[in-house]
Amino acid sequence: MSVLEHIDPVIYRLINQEQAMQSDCIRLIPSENYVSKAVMEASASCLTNRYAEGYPGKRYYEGQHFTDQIETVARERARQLFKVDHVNVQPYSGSVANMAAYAALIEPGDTIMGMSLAHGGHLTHGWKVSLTSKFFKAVYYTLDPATGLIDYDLAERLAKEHRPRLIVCGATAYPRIIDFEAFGRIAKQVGAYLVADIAHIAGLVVGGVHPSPVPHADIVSTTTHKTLRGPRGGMLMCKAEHATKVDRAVFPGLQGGPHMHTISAIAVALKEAATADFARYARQIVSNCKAMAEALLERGFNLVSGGTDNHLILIDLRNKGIPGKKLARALDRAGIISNYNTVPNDPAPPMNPNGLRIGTPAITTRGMKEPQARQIALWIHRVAEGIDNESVIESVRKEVKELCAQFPVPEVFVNP
Ligand code: DSN
Repeated sequence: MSVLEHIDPVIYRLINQEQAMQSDCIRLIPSENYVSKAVMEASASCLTNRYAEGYPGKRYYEGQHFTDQIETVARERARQLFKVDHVNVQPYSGSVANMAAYAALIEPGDTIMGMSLAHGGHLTHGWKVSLTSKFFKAVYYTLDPATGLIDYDLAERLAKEHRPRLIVCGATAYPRIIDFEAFGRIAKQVGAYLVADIAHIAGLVVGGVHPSPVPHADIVSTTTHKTLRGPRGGMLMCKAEHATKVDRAVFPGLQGGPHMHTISAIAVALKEAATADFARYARQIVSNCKAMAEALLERGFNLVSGGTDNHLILIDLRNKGIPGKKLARALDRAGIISNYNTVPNDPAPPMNPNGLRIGTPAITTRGMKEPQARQIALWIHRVAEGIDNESVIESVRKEVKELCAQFPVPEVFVNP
């Protein structure tokens, strides 16, 4: 019997049930992944017992001999991997990281410009319900309705009209390559800072399958747990000239003590991400996603922008007449976990939108390749066709379980 089982059987049982679900379901939420056993061990270590307010060599607590070394290793690994001047590994999440990036560069009341949430941007890119729109005036660029691609001309026109002090690029539901160079140009033209949020694509950037924003952005913000395959956390990377402002904005500006257990696990994930195996993984994520997109298109699904260049697919279900939530729930019963999502110009409300967002980081970690990605697309089609037929959903569930048994969640993903 484990200690946890002995002390708290309720939580023990729920964690075990969650683990079983993660192993016998197909997880397609594009912002999720599986971490290696090494990352999990670091994350669940004695470092959770520590406070370490400050930065290596400048802490407000004693006994930091090992924590200082751990944070220094994490920062240095990220610096080398992303080829940046300075890294802060303390943000608790992507949302805090974004707020800290803004706080480092601009003042409350200044104007920021980001991608509309309804077109694939993130809440913290100035969206109405986010505090970022209370502290800053927000202007939104959108996708080109004809192509489903970011409308860079519109972004430029809006930038010239509103003169934002900061432009944020990056997305949470955008299936195509982001032209960071174009955003860099627009920002320069209007004298704005550029923040690139690469939370979704950080692993693709280090794996060489998405261009890096580092040469173009003042600050690059990311989470560490999506395609980068680390623990849940955030990082800010920046040019040397912004280093002090970024560090001050994170601590003491927005946060107290850093989560050293997370920082140690970020360090491990960064070591894994620097391997040739990880670059192969990143390439496979994209190949799997393209294979899944093609199979969906063949079955009459409409995809925003017509396909994908990255880890993510956004299905516009309006031609199928099925609300996103209804399909996501039916897929959940079939053992395929996705999330319903708005699509650009969606007339339906966000709690019951017309889109479904799926992606391939997690199935690729399990070793699934193009044939399995295509098979999953066929199951999505079968569930959509039999949306009100529980026996169809049950038969897909059985096949999903069989596939999952053939691709168990590995513990070690890379040769260090
Ligand atoms: N909630 C994350 C996602 O699922 O994309 C972004 O913060």
